Amino acid sequence: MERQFEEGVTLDRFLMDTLADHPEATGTFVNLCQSIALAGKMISSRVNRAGLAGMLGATGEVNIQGEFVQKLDEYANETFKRSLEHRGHTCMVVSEEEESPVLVGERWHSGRYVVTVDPLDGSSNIDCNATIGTIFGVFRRRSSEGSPAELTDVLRTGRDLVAAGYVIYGSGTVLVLGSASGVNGFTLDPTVGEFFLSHPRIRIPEGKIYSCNEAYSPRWAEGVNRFVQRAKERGFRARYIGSLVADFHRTLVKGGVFLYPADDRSPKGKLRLLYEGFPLAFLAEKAGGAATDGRGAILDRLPEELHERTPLFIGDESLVNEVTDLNRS
Ligand code: P6P
Repeated sequence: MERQFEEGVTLDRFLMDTLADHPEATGTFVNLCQSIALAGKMISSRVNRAGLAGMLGATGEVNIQGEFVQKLDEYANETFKRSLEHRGHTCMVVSEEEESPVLVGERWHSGRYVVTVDPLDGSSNIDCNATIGTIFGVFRRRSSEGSPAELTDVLRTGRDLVAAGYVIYGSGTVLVLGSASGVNGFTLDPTVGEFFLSHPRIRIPEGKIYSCNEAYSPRWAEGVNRFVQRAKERGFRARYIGSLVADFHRTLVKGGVFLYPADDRSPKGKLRLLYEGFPLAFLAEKAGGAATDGRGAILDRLPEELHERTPLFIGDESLVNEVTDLNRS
């Protein structure tokens, strides 16, 4: 029977009570979630002061994605890695900002979790103060504890995820965590530095919203354009922030569907499978929604390389199925 929580419960209390429901648990996963929450608080503080702390703008470097690294990207990446590397729960981190997997020091090879992360998604929006966020996924390692983690610990289907979530830095900072306990949102009270349960047991509602960058519609498959046209005829509203975490969070809370289709310029799509598609698809399905790559379920995909791209159709299950069928037709 699913434990009921009243709003205002701290993240730590939520995690400890949930731990009590799993006698086999050792507390390592709770420790991992607390490390992620700490990184989220630190990044939130820096994001909120970026304009004052000389943290806006680019570093002048270009990352593995061929994108200009923003100062906050670098800070978020280092902060997230540091929060995970020395706690004994994590054996490897795969980051959008790192070409190769980051292996923790030999002392921590006992770590049983692998974490994938987009440290600061939407960072191109930082300078105009748009909402951005950190996206993460958690796998249990397959390789034996005590030895260095291996690529097979992370090049696996999204169905192997044991948890996923994001921290969204907007008008407030909200940590959304999906695990065996469902999808729950925690809002940071910066005056006390604690996350408090604010969105218990999130389920994607029905919503007449479609979210996509229509500037690219001339390059989309005909079926996608037909779906968008039908949405307009059905009185849907259009909402597009251009920051994946913000567009997904709105979809999770208000319903509707987010589309980032493949096109002739990006035939494999723009978004990343391992640390964007997988975590958000995990959350969407846990919240009663769906996520596909325009052909099949995102979580069924088996990535062949770390920074593999994917199209993404995610949100209300009936809308995702409708646009996926049209895209395939
Ligand atoms: P476009 C931000 O740069 C990002 O990676 C995602 O956060 C967002 O969903 C997408 O790209 C926006 O892409 O082509 O619409 O600017």
